[in-house]
Amino acid sequence: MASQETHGRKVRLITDASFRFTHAITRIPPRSAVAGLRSQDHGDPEIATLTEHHRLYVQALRDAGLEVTTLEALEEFPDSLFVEDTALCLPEVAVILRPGAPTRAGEAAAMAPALASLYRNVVELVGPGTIEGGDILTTGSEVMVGLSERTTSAGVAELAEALAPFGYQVTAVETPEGVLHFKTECSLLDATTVLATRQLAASGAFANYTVIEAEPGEEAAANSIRVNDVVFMPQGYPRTSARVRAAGFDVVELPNSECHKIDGGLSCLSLRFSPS
Ligand code: CIR
Repeated sequence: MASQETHGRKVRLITDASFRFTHAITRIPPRSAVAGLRSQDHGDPEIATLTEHHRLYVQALRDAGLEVTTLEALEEFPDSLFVEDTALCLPEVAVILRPGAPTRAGEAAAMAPALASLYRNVVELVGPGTIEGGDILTTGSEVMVGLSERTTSAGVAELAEALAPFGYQVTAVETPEGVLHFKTECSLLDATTVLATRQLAASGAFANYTVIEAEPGEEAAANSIRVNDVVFMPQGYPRTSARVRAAGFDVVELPNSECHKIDGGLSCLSLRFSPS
């Protein structure tokens, strides 16, 4: 397993495992998604369209080479299609997280059985801190976690403790004020390159990375995902997708208008991983 010595401690390097995956888990959007949490009113998502967008998303994951498990809809949890917030999946271990939104807390337990069938090691965080997957960016060398209204320092500390036996470096950073999740404003493009909004790039969080900035006015494009040989980007942000293509990445654009109404981006809709 690749590792490096940092401050006398062996740190596990994630390298390409940060964007090369064999498996994904998604969950069918519930009809109750019309009541999904949102920071601004852009109208309710239209369920038939949301469902079709979700189908295209799952197909794109399969086209990228992943084996996709699609879980049944959970009507009692309007935001349950955003499975990313329920768990962190690394090669050796899956960690069941603790969503900070009270209406979402029960989603984590609902994810546990699917992960238990794919992983030898499943660790469940017990709190009292909270932490959502949307705040976690796994890069080639570290697990970055943005503190936010959903993710507390106690949640980050509990995650760091859970990952310590596996050698992972957990780094706490700030999520900009008023931004839902750290990854609302950034994504990993390869082990050392991120796509980020100008605001997040200016925060200094990515001093050790190559940064491609989303074009001003196209900030929502920063929530993209690298999946094997392609980068999934939301449709409608042509200047930013042109930048990513110009940097040498193959881009697949996917519609995301309905999820966007309830603050969901492309990363939120799946857990992506390669269990070892
Ligand atoms: C929420 O507010 O929790 C959902 N409406 C959106 C969650 C988006 N998830 C993510 O960015 N990982």
